Amino acid sequence: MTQTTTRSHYRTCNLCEAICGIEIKVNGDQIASIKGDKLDPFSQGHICPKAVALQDLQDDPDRLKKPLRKTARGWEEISWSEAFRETAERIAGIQKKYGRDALGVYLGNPTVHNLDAMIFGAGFFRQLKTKNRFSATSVDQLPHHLAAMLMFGHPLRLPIPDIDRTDFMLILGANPVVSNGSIMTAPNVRKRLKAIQARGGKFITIDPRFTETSKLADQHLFIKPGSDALFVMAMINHLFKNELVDCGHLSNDVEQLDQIAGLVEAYTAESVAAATGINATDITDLVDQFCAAESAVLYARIGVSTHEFGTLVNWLVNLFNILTGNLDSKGGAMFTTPLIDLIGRTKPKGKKYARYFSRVSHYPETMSEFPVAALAEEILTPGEGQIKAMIVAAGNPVLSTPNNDQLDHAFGELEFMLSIDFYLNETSRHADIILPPPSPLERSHFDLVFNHLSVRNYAKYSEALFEKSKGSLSEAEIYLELTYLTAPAGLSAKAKAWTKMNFLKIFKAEGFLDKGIKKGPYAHPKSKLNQDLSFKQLAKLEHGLDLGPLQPRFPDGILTANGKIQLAPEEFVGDLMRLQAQFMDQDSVAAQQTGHSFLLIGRRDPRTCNSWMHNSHRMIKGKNRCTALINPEDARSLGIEDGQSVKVSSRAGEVVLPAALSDEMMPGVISIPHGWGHGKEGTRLDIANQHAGVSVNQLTDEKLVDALSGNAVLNGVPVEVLPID
Ligand SMILES: Nc1nc2c(c(=O)[nH]1)N[C@H]1C(S)=C(S)[C@@H](COP(=O)(O)OP(=O)(O)OC[C@H]3O[C@@H](n4cnc5c(=O)[nH]c(N)nc54)[C@H](O)[C@@H]3O)O[C@H]1N2
Ligand SMILES: Nc1nc2c(c(=O)[nH]1)N[C@H]1C(S)=C(S)[C@@H](COP(=O)(O)OP(=O)(O)OC[C@H]3O[C@@H](n4cnc5c(=O)[nH]c(N)nc54)[C@H](O)[C@@H]3O)O[C@H]1N2
Ligand code: SF4
Ligand SMILES: [Mo]
Repeated sequence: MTQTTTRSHYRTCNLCEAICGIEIKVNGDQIASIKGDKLDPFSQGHICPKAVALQDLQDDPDRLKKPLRKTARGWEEISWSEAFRETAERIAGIQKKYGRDALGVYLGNPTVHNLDAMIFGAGFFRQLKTKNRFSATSVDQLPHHLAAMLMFGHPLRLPIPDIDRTDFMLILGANPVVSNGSIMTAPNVRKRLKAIQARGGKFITIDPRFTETSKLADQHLFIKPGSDALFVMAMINHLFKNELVDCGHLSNDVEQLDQIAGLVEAYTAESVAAATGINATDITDLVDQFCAAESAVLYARIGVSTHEFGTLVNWLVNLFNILTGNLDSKGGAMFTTPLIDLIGRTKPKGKKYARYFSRVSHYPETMSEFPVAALAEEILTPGEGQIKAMIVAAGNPVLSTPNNDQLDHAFGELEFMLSIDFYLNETSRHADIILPPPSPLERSHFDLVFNHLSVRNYAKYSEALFEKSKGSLSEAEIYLELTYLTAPAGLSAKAKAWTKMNFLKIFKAEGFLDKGIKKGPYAHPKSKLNQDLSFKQLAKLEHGLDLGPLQPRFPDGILTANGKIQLAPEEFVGDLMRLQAQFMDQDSVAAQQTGHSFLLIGRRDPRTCNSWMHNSHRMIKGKNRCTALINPEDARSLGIEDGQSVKVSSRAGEVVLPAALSDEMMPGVISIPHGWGHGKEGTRLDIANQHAGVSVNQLTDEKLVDALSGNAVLNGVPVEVLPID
């Protein structure tokens, strides 16, 4: 009789930004249970329904374990060496024939939840020397980075709401109770929000939908999608009019304060009321409450970064926090002090913005990337610099980026495509070669990125739970082999072989972490920890290490050329003309009011993970969640009944899906979740394909972008809605 012992393994859940600690009980090589880790000092036992789906991912028969090659007879398994050889040959051939930029690269969201991919992917992609780099950043948080770069001097210097100490939190375009927080790593947001109320504070949501977060809030106000920049302009206007501006401890660190009053002068609360749908007195009352609170923070997230004025809003939000003295102070918007600091203290040499432009639509580069809204046109438009081959890693842009049909078609036109992914999904089905990395439980984990976005300073290293399956390679090994095989011809074969061997030995991800810790803010013997912390010591702390509440980082944290916070970067000031033309010019306002269109917004639900966890039966079970939420009055006027099919159309495309009547919705606005639209021919997603849903990104329009950053507009997209019999 064989006896199996049950053991507990502690690690970080890699599925979202909340980075919860989990406890996995294992019998032999079988998972017995996945629960929250009560001893994790940060998440204290919290998890959401997604954590248990890690087991489904681990056991999923559809998860790829061997490289695949597309042939006339279908997919065939090939050896790693064959897959690498062919990939390197095809990439080299295409770059030689058409130039470096003929290779495009797209990196998806799980990249930043994956230590190996972050450390070892970076060198590989840099070495390819293509300007055609894209990522999920430009369907997400790009405006946050641009605002941080131009105001504070570094794209990662992102203000984080000090949710655990604030007295007043105003939430714009985020639904953290469901999303579990973003650019605010805060496990158990619900508890943290309730704690604000328990200590006598308040939180308020501004959202075109009465969301799950709004239901817990002290107040909720509907806002017309896309109009948030006006709303914050009016809030700043009220500050100046009532002499409420007080930068407090930052007064000596800010520049261009004298310009701001003039910029906001025309934007009174009365003047923006019609366009935002918020009463003037509601706006001024919010500002008065905000200023009266001991500490307060305005927090904005994806509902406003993925709209037409995404960058303007993020600038204005930072500005509002600064002008009320709430930046870099307790209970306001603060900066993290991560164990491994990717920002450092070195001032960047110039802006990483608009140094060059995309070929077809002339979108500016930001942080050496173009907006993904330009990807399809760069593949489809002939001429020098046209993309002929793609590498897609940890992304599913065929579902996650605007105008799905166009990108789906474009990928079909490529001469070669490599996917680094463990699913044969909507995107990787276009690949010629698929290289599958191990599952999340088969690799070690450390949150290099999310430690920079966290509401407490905290760190945890998790070892791999399982050995990767026999014959598979880690993502580090995949990237190192690709780096080696595509290394510049100038390097001798001997030098290349030496580099490869030693690179892996010296720069194992763990070695990188050790160096990072020793160079980081906690390394000095006089640091808060009062000890030198090594990677070895961290690795022993299986529940993680709490490094305390956020600390003030200014003035040292300002990395602009002259060390001052730039309150009015010329790029942002210039973009106000666009805001003025769209909303304040009488003709355009009148046109908006007479149109019959709806404005489309998105939504998330607790059991989704963008487009990629739908092959888990636990995530997919229950009633259909891919529905169009519509206000009952609107539905009545169009003759739409609950559950009835509706056709929703935009310039980019159309979808048919069931309507769900709900007075959560602001009149004139409909909401469709993203990440659905499975069931495409040639995918290997047995469960997901049985619950396909439709993709909202058939409707989002690649031509609609935030002019400053090129970030896609996914909220506030004009659509028509019609009932179907
Ligand atoms: N309309 C609309 N569209 C949206 C959004 C929205 O709110 N509305 N949200 C946007 C946002 S915020 C984001 S972040 C994007 C996400 O967009 P993407 O990153 O393009 O898509 P995901 O759905 O996250 O797909 C991730 C892929 O990575 C694979 N994968 C998972 N883990 C790993 C790994 O460790 N290694 C490798 N190599 N592959 C892995 C999965 O199998 C899957 O194919 O979607 C965006 N799209
Ligand atoms: N369950 C689940 N959790 C997730 C994800 C998931 O797919 N599923 N994805 C993860 C990812 S990659 C990210 S980036 C985060 C995002 O995390 P959040 O930013 O919290 O994202 P959402 O839940 O989409 O919330 C956006 C809110 O903005 C509102 N909104 C839409 N348009 C406007 C507008 O014009 N103005 C205002 N004021 N509000 C508007 C929407 O109604 C919605 O309530 O979530 C992460 N967490
Ligand atoms: S909230 Fe859920 S998905 Fe996010 S880290 Fe925690 S358990 Fe994982
Ligand atoms: Mo995201």
